[in-house]
Amino acid sequence: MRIDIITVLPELLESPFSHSMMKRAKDRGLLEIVTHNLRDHTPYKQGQVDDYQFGGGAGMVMMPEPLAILIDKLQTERKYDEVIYMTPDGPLFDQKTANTLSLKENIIIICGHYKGIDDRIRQHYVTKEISIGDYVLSGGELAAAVVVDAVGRLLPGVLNDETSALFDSFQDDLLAPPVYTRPADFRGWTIPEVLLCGDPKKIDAWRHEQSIQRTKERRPGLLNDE
Ligand code: 6GU
Repeated sequence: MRIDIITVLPELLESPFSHSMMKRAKDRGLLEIVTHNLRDHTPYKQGQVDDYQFGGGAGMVMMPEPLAILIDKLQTERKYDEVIYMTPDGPLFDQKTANTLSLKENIIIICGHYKGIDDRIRQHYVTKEISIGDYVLSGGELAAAVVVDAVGRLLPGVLNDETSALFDSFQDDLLAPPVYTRPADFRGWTIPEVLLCGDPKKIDAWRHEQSIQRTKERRPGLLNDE
């Protein structure tokens, strides 16, 4: 899978993809992440990419030409399945969206800044919008990093134990069960006896029951498909 990220702050996107799973995905050739500095593609002087908004009001808007020029160039090079715009007024990101995106070949992600991008780009180029939650970030980069991480780890071959993503919280609309490691007795705090019984069937049943209980307590809406 190839992900092209359009940003005015490429530095913000260096570290998130240079460690752990994302590094492994890149090293194994399963995921290619290419960041593009929008300023390198503007026809305006001094790398200008934003301007005042028509109609007045505080805050700058990202101009259409630099984005259109760069996206046109990318789209002549290969076919993209989605052009995604990261924006707090988009539909909320969830595991289902991550699963769907992980099946795509090439995607473009636009990171907005300031007041956002000129709406004509949303109308004529963007095929999908994503918000990562009901709060406002200063730019789309951190949100893009969240999406790329959630998608990248789903690519076959990225996780060591390929089945383990199947047991993630949310993958079956249930939260994950509690987990424990050594020592079995830490300061007198012991672990559930069943985990030491050695019977995988019993342990699976216990974990499933814990998942349901946790979901009921913490996120009842997940059980009712809310
Ligand atoms: Cl995608 N962008 C920004 N700027 N803020 C956000 C967001 C995205 N998702 C939640 N807050």
